[in-house]
Amino acid sequence: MNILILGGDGYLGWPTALHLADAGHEVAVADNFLRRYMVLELGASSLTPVQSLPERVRSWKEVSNKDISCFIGDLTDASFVEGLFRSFEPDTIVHYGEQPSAPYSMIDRKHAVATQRNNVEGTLNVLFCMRDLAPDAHLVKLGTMGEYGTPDIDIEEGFIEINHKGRSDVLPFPKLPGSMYHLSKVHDSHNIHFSCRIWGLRATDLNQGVVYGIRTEECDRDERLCTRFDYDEVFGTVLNRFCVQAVLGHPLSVYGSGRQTRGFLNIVDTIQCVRLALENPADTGQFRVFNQFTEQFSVSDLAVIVARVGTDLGLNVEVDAVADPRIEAQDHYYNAAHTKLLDLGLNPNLLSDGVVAHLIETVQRYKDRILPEVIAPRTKWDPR
Ligand code: NAD
Ligand code: USQ
Repeated sequence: MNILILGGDGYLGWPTALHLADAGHEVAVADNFLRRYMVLELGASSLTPVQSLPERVRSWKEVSNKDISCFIGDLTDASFVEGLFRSFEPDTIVHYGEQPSAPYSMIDRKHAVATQRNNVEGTLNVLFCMRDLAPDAHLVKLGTMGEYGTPDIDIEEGFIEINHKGRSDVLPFPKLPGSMYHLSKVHDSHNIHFSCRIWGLRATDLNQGVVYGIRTEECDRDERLCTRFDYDEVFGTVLNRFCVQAVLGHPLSVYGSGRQTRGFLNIVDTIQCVRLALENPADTGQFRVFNQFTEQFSVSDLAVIVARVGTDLGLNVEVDAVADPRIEAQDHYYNAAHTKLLDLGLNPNLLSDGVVAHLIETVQRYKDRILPEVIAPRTKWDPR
């Protein structure tokens, strides 16, 4: 297949590109390096040393003797997206190319507007190009479990049967997103669903949980192929941050009650799920939603695991309750269905002590690159 990976220079996009190229697909990546710029804007940096995209592609060619094509440009530029579709003629579009951070979208009005414009406009440009230039292509779009929020009922996979005043219908599951970023993903989902209904496009929306880890078979082949690892207060996700804090001897920053519960998955399973979705495409006109996570943890559960594994590795790990900079439910019900990818054959790689130990050892290896000043939470959901 010709697989176009939008956001292919990112944390998840790059390892996905390597995996799919290795599996024998024709792979092209498109990116405008927005993530690299945003991290620079914050004075932060990836813990792992990340090569430039051209260097990465050259290193991959050396290691595997396989090519990955590169298109550098902005998805919000319609003429760039059109050129991409005309020259590469994708069968499948894997769309990771968005601003992915909830805190970044909550810094101020400017960052909220930038996030929603970037994410919604980019996806709209892709949908119109699919309509006009690739109507049979399959869109595999990265959405997020955070689109649903934390309702007091079980979360279904995209749709729910509602009985109302004697009539019933299967309708999109209600959304209660928790940040301007998560809202942008809800807007995308609506736009994609509409395009499938009106133009007969086919799409799979992968509502993904929080991803952890950097170890994949292809990235492990050469240090120059590694993916990024962020730990700052804006782009660092919770498990990465706890591992860095454990290595530095800083208390693990559990926000609020620590009882906030989310779905999680290993980066290896992100790649596995994307591959399953694209190898088993949606039908013409179908908008599918898969909930993409393998297990759920509360923030405190994760702190306990990191403290246990860190202590076994000889670190002195403490846990701290920090005032929650976000506005999010502290005590809530959480039970989200996630069987559709398992039905397609997903074989989960669960969070073991070994995985956490490897993460901590990776942080120890690059300890000299840590910038301690970017760790403390500063971005508040309501700064008044
Ligand atoms: P990332 O920032 O590392 O990757 C996104 C890539 O897209 C970056 O390389 C960025 O430069 C590029 N990009 C963004 N806007 C672009 C534009 N307008 N034009 C061209 N390129 C653009 O983020 P990630 O963590 O790899 O996340 C990838 C996707 O998966 C995002 O859509 C995110 O919302 C979703 N997701 C991520 C996680 C997670 O835990 N990492 C969980 C759920 C969903
Ligand atoms: N948290 C802490 N301490 C920290 C950092 C975070 O307690 O130092 C808490 C947060 O308050 C939150 C939970 O950990 O309750 C998860 O936060 P996170 O920063 O790890 O992840 P989140 O903001 O939810 O966003 C990440 C990705 C995003 C993706 C989302 C999936 O950055 O791209 O969409 O996970 S989900 O959470 O399912 O919406």
